[in-house]
Order: sequence, then structure tokens, then C-alpha cells
Amino acid sequence: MKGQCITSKAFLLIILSLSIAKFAFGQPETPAEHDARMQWWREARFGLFIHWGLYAIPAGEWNGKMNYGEWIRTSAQIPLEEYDKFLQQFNPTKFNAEEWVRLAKEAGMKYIVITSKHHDGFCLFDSKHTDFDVMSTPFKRDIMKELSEACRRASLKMCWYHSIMDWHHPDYLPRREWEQSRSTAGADFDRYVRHMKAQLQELLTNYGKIGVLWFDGEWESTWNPQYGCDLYEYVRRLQSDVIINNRVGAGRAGMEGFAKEGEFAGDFGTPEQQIPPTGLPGVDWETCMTMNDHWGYNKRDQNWKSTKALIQMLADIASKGGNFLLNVGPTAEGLFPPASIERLREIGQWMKVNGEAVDATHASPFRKLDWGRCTQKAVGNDTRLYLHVFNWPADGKLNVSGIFNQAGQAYLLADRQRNLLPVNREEDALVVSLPGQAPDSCNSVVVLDIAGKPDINDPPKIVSEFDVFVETVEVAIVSDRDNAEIRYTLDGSVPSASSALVKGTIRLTETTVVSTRSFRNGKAVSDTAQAKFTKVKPRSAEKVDKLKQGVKYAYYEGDWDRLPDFKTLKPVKEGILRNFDFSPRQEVERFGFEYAGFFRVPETGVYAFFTDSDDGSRLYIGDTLVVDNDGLHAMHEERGVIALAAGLHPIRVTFFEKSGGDDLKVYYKSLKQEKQPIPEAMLFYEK
Ligand code: FHN
Repeated sequence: MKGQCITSKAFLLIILSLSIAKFAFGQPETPAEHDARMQWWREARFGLFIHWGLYAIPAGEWNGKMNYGEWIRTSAQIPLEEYDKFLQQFNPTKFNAEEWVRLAKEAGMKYIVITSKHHDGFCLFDSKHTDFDVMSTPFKRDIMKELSEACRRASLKMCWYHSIMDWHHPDYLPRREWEQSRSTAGADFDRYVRHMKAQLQELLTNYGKIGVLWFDGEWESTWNPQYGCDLYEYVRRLQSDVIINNRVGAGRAGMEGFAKEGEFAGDFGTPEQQIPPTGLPGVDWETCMTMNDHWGYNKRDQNWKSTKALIQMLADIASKGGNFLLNVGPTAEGLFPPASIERLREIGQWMKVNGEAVDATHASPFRKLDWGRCTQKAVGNDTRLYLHVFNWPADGKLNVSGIFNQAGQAYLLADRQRNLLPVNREEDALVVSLPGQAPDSCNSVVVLDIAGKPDINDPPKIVSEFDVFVETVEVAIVSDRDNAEIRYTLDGSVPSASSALVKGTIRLTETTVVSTRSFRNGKAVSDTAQAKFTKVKPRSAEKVDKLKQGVKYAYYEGDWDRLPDFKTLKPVKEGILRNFDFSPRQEVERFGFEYAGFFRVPETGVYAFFTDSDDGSRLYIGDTLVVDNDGLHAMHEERGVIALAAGLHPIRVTFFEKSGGDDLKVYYKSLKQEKQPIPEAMLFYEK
């Protein structure tokens, strides 16, 4: 909606679910406009993350403990007035913006994301809206101004990391649990949001064109989707081309980094310290990662990832269509740690020879390659495959299986003379004959040109919401293969050239194994994909006489790494709640709940249940464990499926929190009901 943020959750979900039609000057952004805005970022593939601020002064040490980083103020529970003393010590006299930008550029990086303000609230830029900024330090230079100008001179994109959470500003809520002595009297979160917007206006007005706004610290209870949507639109109005990550919203599913279903997803997902297991066609995402174990400088942390590991991660991420944001935590003097410089230089040496196999590439057309990864580029109507060979074949034969294209030329990207390598077809594989010696110990790239778009042995996909059913189930078989016949069988046999052709969805009424395969001119051109759909009896509903709305709860306190057997423990408190919430809790850490009641199933069918929790949780229907989401973790969601007859079914949810963030959300969905939190109206207990 033009210039307005949504006033109700329902409207918000409608707008947010259209989040692909992004906002630009009140007109929905067309897919072509969105692609144009994202293009430089998608082609960049590789950027530098910089976490720098007052925390570089203690450099990870406080009161004899050595394992802190940028969270030191809250992890070491340093009182505000104590931490503010660092302001007078921040004087990075060796800071040289040109040097930082040169190191990034030579590493093959195309953009720099730096902490304009991290959670501690200290601003590395000259802000008129706070004295807690670099101009109040002995350094008295606008670091962001110097860096943005150096980036511009080197044609690198300047990007801001900006924390929504702010442990310094008096209007930011909540306070840290250990900081209850710091009064919240008069604190006004909306006034804090106005303050944050005023600083973002400075960052998007005084430093030229900005590439990305990398929000973070969006996970606390005071932030919500409406603030997020409003902030996204606000930033885009200041610079319409800026790209904004999904942490502007409030719907990120933990460190996996993607927005939950129906939640506002910003412009790209943000897996943190991890790489998604597969590519995510049509989804923009960027893995951010430290070189050692800390984002902010820690003088003791020597647990550095090897250059080889980092180069292979870069190839892995690019082969899945993602970006790699690799972090450096500079020292209080303004220097990159030597180990970081060493890795940037070595990555740069590899990129100098092989950067073409990363820059502006697209995801691999293969599901899996045993010897390495693949990226690709269109060359006219044909395709150039970049085969990233991690494990050089001892027999000199590089087997690229499951490809039906005609082969063009092949050569080593490291070979300046482009000496051609022999390529032979062996059934459904193209085999490239390689020299005995790999040109690179980390990742040797073989270029293989093929005619047309990749025609890969990708079996058709068998799609259905559930793999169990009560009466009937609809199954779709889909494939994006060109000029191929998709055939299937329902008796578990491998489809042949005379098997049934897929025409629309298939309705099953009995337990069935569906098998499907692609054919061309009577010959199979894919493996066979199989899926089993099982007809089940729904769990019988229970007769319960005296019902009241709500659930029973029992609240416990204890220190667990996994869910305890609450039946063996004595609850601190018991009672009735309207839903699965923490309101009775008396501790902020080391507590648990067991909720029990009845879930009213509207009609017989298959139901999916979800718990999204930090830390562990489980959901039972009757004696059946339907969702197992146990363990120590950030917000993480698990799903389970069960067939239920219409009526009342016992539901039991268990949860524990050890320390740090905490939350529990319980959802359900069916073929007729989109995923939604279990409404209070469906929860009952026996009086
Ligand atoms: O709390 C921050 C952390 O300090 C760091 O900035 C990372 C980098 O993405 N983000 C948050 C943790 O998820």
C-alpha cells in the first residue's frame, strides 16, 4: 500500500505475502524492476563483512575471561557507565580506509558491509542524534565517510550493517535481564524507532549511494512485522535502489536465516555461520561467516578457518546460487588481524585466476557432484559450465554424469593458452580427460562449454502436501525438462517408454508407490523418482464431558540441555492458560513448561503440527510424539504429521529454555487450513 504500513495483522499478511511485489515509490515493484535492483548483488557473489567498534578495545577479555566478542557489554554484564569509558579510548590511529578497500578488492570482493551501529549502540559515523559516536572519541574522524569514499574510488559498493537492538539508547526496550537497575521510566520504544530512522536518514543521505542495508538484532519482543514493513518502506524511500535483508522484519527462522512461511522476507535470506544444504531456486540468500570464531576482534581467537576451506565454501555457496559475506574483525588500532589479511590475500590469488567461475554465475544445474561443485553462465544460447574440482581424479577422468547436452570445448581456467581437453560421451556422462597434476590444491576449475541450456538427468518431482491420507490424496508430478515425456507407474515398477504419460494431478485412493521418469524418443533421459503414499486410519477422537476453554500448564525450573521427563519433577506452579505462553514464568532462564489439554479437530483428515522454539520443544497427540524439536538451539522449527478423526484429541506440548533467547510458537495446518498458530478456540481442558 502506498506509503502506509499495515494497521492490522490480516492486512499485513496479505501485503507481506505479496512481498515479491516489493515497494518502490508506492507502486508495487515489478519482477523486472526487482531483478534490475538485485542484479549487481546477485552478480557480486562475494562481499566483506566488518564488525568494528568499541568492543575491539577489550578485544574479547574482561575480568580474566577471554572468550568475548562484540557482545562483551552484555555477555560480561558491563554496566553502561563502565562501557562508555571505552569512548575515550577509541583512537584507531592506524585505520586506513584505502588499505581496507584494497584488501577487499584484491580478494575479489565486490561490496563491504560494516557495522555502522552494532547492538552496543556505538556509531562509527558522525551522527547529529547521539554523542555515543566516533566524533566523541579522540579519533574524531567520520570513519564511514572515509570508507564510503574509498569504496567509491575502488568501485566497491558501500553497505551498512545496522542493529535494531540497541543496548545504549534509553528508549530501547527491553533492557538486558541483568540490567534491571537501569530504569525504564519514560522509555518510549516508538521514540527509539524515530531515533533509529533519523540515524538511517543520515546514513542514507550523507554517504552517497548505499548498496545494502543489513539489519540485525530484530529478534526481541518489542520488534514486530509492522515495524519491519514500515522500516523497509522508509529505507526504500530514502534510496529506492537499496537492497534490504530479511532481518528488517520479525519472521526469520533462527540461524538458518530464512523467513518463515507468510512472513516478510525482505530482499534476501541470511543464513549465519552455515551454508544451506541445497540451492534454493528463485530465492536470494547470503551466508555470513566469521574467519575464526568471533565477529568482533578477539585477540586470543586463533581458530582460523583455512584458506582452502574458505575457497571451497565460496564455490559451494556460488554453486547454490548464494552470496558469501566473509567477516573481518579489525583491532582497536584499525588494522585487520594478520591472519585475516593472509586469507584475504590467498583467496585473492585464487580469484585472480578463477574469479570468472564465481562472478555473475548462476547455480549448478546438477543436484550433486562427488568431486566438487559447478557454477554456470549463459553464453548466447549456449552454456559455460565451471567445474570446481576439489578432488582431482587419480585416473585423470572427470566424470560429469547425467548430462544430455552436446559437448563443446573444455579447458583449465588456469591455463592461459586455453589448451583444449578431450571430452568424450560415455552413456549419460561427459568425461573430460585431465592432466595428471591439478593446477590448484584447493579448487581447480575446468571449463566445459555445452550446446543450449543444461539438459540434466533430473528426474521429475513428485509433489503432495502429505505422504499419508485417510480417503484420497492428489499427487502432482512436475518437471522443467525441455522436450521430454514424463511417464509414471503406480505399482512401484520403473516406468518404461510405454508407461502412462503424466496429464494433470493423479488421485490415489489406496496405498501406492508412485514412480516417474523422463523419456525422449523412447529412451529414458533421467533416473526414476519414487514416493510412497500411505492410506491410514485416523486416530479416534475422545469423549470428554466437562470441557472448558484453555490448557493446563505446569511450570518448572531447572538446568537442562534436553527436555526432561517432567513427570519426574515437581512443578513450581500449575494452572490454566488460554494458550501456550510463558506468562507464569518466574525466571528468565532455566525454566520449562508442560501444557496439556484437548485439540478440537474440525474434520477428519491429515494435520501437520509445528513447534518453533528456543530452546527445545515437543508436541504429542495422545501418546504419539508428532513434533520432536528437542535440544539446545536458537529459534528453530520442526514439523510432524498425523491423521485425526473429527473431535477432541489430547494435545501435550513440552518446552525448556536454558539461556539466551527464548520463545515457543505452536502452529497447525491441514489441506484446507493454511498454517496458523493454534487458536485458543480449538484448545480445551477437562474440568
Ligand atoms: O548478534 C549478532 C552478532 O553479534 C553478529 O552481528 C551476527 C552477524 O550476522 N548477527 C547477530 C547474531 O545472529
